[in-house]
Amino acid sequence: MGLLIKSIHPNHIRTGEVTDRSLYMRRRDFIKSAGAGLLLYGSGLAGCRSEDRSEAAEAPPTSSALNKIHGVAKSPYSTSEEQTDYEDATSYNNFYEFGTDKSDPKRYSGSLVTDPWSVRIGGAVAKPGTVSIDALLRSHTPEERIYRLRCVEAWSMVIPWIGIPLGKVLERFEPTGNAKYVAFRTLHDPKQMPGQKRSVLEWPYREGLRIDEAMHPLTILATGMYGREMPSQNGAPLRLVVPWKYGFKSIKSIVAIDLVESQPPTSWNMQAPREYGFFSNVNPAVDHPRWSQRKERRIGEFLKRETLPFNGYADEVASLYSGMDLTKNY
Ligand SMILES: Nc1nc2c(c(=O)[nH]1)N[C@H]1C(S)=C(S)[C@@H](COP(=O)(O)O)O[C@H]1N2
Ligand SMILES: [Mo]
Repeated sequence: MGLLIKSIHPNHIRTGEVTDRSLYMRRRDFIKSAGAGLLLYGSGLAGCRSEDRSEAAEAPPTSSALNKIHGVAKSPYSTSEEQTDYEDATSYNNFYEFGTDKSDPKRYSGSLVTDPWSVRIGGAVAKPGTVSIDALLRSHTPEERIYRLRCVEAWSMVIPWIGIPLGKVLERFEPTGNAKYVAFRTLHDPKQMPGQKRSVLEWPYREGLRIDEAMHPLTILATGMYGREMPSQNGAPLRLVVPWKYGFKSIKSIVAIDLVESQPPTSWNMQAPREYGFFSNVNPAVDHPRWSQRKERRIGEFLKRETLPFNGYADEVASLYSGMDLTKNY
C-alpha cells in the first residue's frame, strides 16, 4: 500500500496519485486520449518514480501454466463493466510478503508452495476442522464473480474472480452463538515469503470481518480468476474477496480462519490505526489522512473516475451499517 512507511523506506513513499508509468503508457486509452492527455502527461510523469522499470528479465509465468477451473456458474452479482487486462491484474499487485513494489509479487512469488494446502477453521464453531482446496471445489459450485476492486491507494480494477461464498463454507463448521467476528491469517513462512524477513508489517498478515459481513453473499473465498486457478501473486491458492471494502481487507493465501467473540486485531490497523480502520468500507466521503478518496484511477484508463460509496455495492450492503457513524467507524 502507498502507505505507511515514512520511516521504513523513505524513497518508496507513494500516494494514491501515483500510477506506474508503464501501466498507461502502453494502454489503448492512452492513445485514445492522447490529445486531452498532453496536459495530464506532465503530471503523470511527475508522479513517476525514477527507477521505473520495464519488463522483468525472466520470462513471466503464463496463464496457460495454471489449470482451468471447470463447472463455473455465472452470478447476478457480477458487473458487466470492462474487465482489467489479465496482464495488469497479475503484474501490478500488493502482496507485501513478497516485497513492497507493485512488481515484486509477480517476480518473487514463485517460491510459494500452494499444493498441498489446507485451511484450518476453528474457534467458536461446533465442528472445527481443515478443508483442502479440492474439497472446497468439490462440495460447492464455484461461481464467477466479476467485481470491482478498489485499493485504498486510489486505484481500481475489475476482476473476474472464481470462488465460493464464505458464508456457505463457514456454515459447514457450525458457528456457535459466540461467533461475532471472523479472523483470517495468511501463511507465515519467511523462507517461502521473503518479504516477511522485513518488519514492514507484523506477520502473519491478519484480517477480520464482523460475522454478518462474513456471511453476506457478496463475500467470497476465491480460488481462481479469469477462468483459471489463482496466480501466486494474487493470493494462491485461496484468498478472501470483500468487494465493498478497500482491497487490503481481501487477505491472500489464507491458512487459518477463526470465529471469535471480539473484534480481532488486523495488520493494517495495527500498523497505522489512524489511517486504516477495522471496517474500511470504501467511502469517498472519508479521506485518507494523506490523500483524498473521492476519485480513483481504474487501471488501464487514463482519466480518474468518481469513487462510489461501498465501491458501488451500497444497495447490497449499506443496511449492514444502519445506525453507525461511518466517519467514526472508518
Ligand atoms: N496477505 C496479504 N494479503 C493482501 C495484501 C498483502 O500485502 N498481503 N495486500 C492487500 C491489498 S493492499 C490489496 S489492494 C489486494 C490486492 O489484490 P490483487 O493483487 O489480487 O489485486 O490484496 C490485499 N491482500
Ligand atoms: Mo490495497
